[in-house]
Amino acid sequence: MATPRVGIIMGSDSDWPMVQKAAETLKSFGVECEVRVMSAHRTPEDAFDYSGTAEARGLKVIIAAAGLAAHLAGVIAAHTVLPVIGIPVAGGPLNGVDALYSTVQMPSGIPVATVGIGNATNAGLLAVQILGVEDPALREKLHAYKTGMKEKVRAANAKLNASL
Ligand code: RP5
Repeated sequence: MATPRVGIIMGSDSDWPMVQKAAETLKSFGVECEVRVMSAHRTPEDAFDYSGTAEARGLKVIIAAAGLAAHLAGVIAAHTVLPVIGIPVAGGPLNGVDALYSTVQMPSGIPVATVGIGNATNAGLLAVQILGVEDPALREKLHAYKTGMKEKVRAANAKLNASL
């Protein structure tokens, strides 16, 4: 198997049903990934080791998902120069708004590119776009993906109007 270019990490295996859409999106573009559960508060040593060795192991982008007081993406970003994409996970009494703020509101100097609450598909796409900057074949696939999306919308329009 090729060295994974994207690392997907999440605070709990309970996040996986949502996070797996990021893995599926990467797979649909032929981008290899690895998946790990680790937590900034339950297994802080693992988060430290993972982020500190990610670059040397060949990862290019990290996707980090967490819910509640979601500090995982920020902690990971603190220990690497790789781009980190954060996915706030819905759940708890605030239903993901706490995770959104915790992930997106990183202080200046340590950015986390945050997607919408639960939007693992966009996290996967953003990772593909980042890799695409240096990978023309991937950029071609992204063009085809956008074209396909346009065709779908136009076909829906044609169908709606044909039924009038
Ligand atoms: C966060 O706490 C995890 O990312 C998860 O979204 C949330 C709840 O975790 P579990 O109690 O389901 O393990 O750290």
